[in-house]
Amino acid sequence: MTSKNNRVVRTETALGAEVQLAARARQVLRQNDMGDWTRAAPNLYPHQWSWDSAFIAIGLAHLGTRRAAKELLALFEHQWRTGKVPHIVFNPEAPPDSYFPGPEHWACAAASPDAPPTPPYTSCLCQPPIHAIAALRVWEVAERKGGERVDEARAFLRQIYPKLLLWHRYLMTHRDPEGSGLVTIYHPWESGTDNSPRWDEPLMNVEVGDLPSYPRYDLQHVANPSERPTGADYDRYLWLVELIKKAGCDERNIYRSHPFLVKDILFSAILVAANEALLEIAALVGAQGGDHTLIANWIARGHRGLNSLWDSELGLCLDYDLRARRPLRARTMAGFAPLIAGRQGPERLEALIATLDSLAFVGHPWLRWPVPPSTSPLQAGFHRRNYWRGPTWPVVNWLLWWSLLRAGEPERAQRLRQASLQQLVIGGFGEYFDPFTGELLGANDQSWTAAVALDWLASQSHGTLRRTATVLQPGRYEPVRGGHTEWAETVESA
Ligand code: 2M8
Repeated sequence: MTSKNNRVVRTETALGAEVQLAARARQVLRQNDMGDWTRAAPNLYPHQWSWDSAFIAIGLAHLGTRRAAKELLALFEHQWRTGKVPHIVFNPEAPPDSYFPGPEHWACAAASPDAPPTPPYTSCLCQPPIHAIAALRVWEVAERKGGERVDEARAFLRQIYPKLLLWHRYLMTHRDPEGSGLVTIYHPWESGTDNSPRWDEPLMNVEVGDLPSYPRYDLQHVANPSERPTGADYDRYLWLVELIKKAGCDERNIYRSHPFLVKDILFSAILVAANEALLEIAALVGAQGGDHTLIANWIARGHRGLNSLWDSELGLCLDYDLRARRPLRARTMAGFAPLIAGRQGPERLEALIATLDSLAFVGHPWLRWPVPPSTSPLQAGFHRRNYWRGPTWPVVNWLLWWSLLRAGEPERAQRLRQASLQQLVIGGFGEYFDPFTGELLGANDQSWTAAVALDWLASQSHGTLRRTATVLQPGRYEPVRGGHTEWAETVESA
């Protein structure tokens, strides 16, 4: 066969694999669909998680923009009066004993005068604000597809804009009383990268008091307990929850007394990028002039904060422990915060990319796929199979891919997208993967993994959404739970 024919065969095979991957991703989201929101994973995470839902909306947009909009609106129905978006909205239908700490453990959250009406119950923590980025993605997909979706999507933006503004305002005030541009977190769960070595030092300063015994349901849902945080980690997590409960979930009380107060650079960088998205949404909905200035100031403040934590020796940004008053030197993917925040000068960008390509990350010789491990294999505390201490996470790859595109690095972004997709074709829709073997770890059928796969598949190599039907083939599928008509809509390509 000529090399041209070989190329055609290879292209068709790749396309076949992509079509199958898209079908499987759709299936995962359909199985985890609860009507107008999606479980993070069927067994390990039977509730609605905040940043998972935002990533899920990005994927759902390609299956139906109306359903994607509902995902975000359903989450924001449980926004607190302060503007906080809770990190978990508990599913009243989840089997008892399926997740700990469940709603009963968060009674303080319900008792707070700022909490939304119950049921459902919520936690009183929060997670990184991907939501405005997701809302804008829903709009972009609708606009690309055209038709009545465009008006619907604009109405959705109008509806969600004030809620997003309130959410960001909460983060810029309650979580940044210092006006540093950096978000303070009260708990590793708020970072989304729970047991990352980022938190080892500040957690060591948390002295666990009298803690009643508690179940570890999470360990029943993974192949090996070594994939999840240790007992010592969990004791500290639950002790911090106890302290937050004692403080009545009140921001000022927490700030005054809490032993774990950290400026989280990944959270802060996502907020900068989300504020950029919010600014675009503000223009689309015709928000008042004052909003534009306010959001632009938040963005500038965020950049200043991140700049102040740049470590030129590591070529990464560092978190900052407010209690110990020092930066936390850990080489993790969070250090790429300035890349995620966007708009870096050429020198900073070059330094970030050099770190990304280095042996500490994508250039490490033992990697199965050239995708960044959550923690550098050169970092003390790296563990290739343990949760956020080393495994690769598809949503992190998505975030970096999206950031590289915004930074004007399409080839590098394309390599990351391709490697990430290959990993999923072979490994499945895992929660995370062993970076050296590619083995699936944690939960199976993780919703946000399926969602980012759909977004990658709908995007061309240079990041813009595909115009013609190629991968996301038309097809009908029925909702598992019925009732929400848009699932029955044909699935269209962008
Ligand atoms: C993980 O976190 C939860 C606690 O929030 C857990 O381990 O029980 C994290 O990976 C977090 O980032 C994610 O949102 C959540 C659901 O996927 O799971």
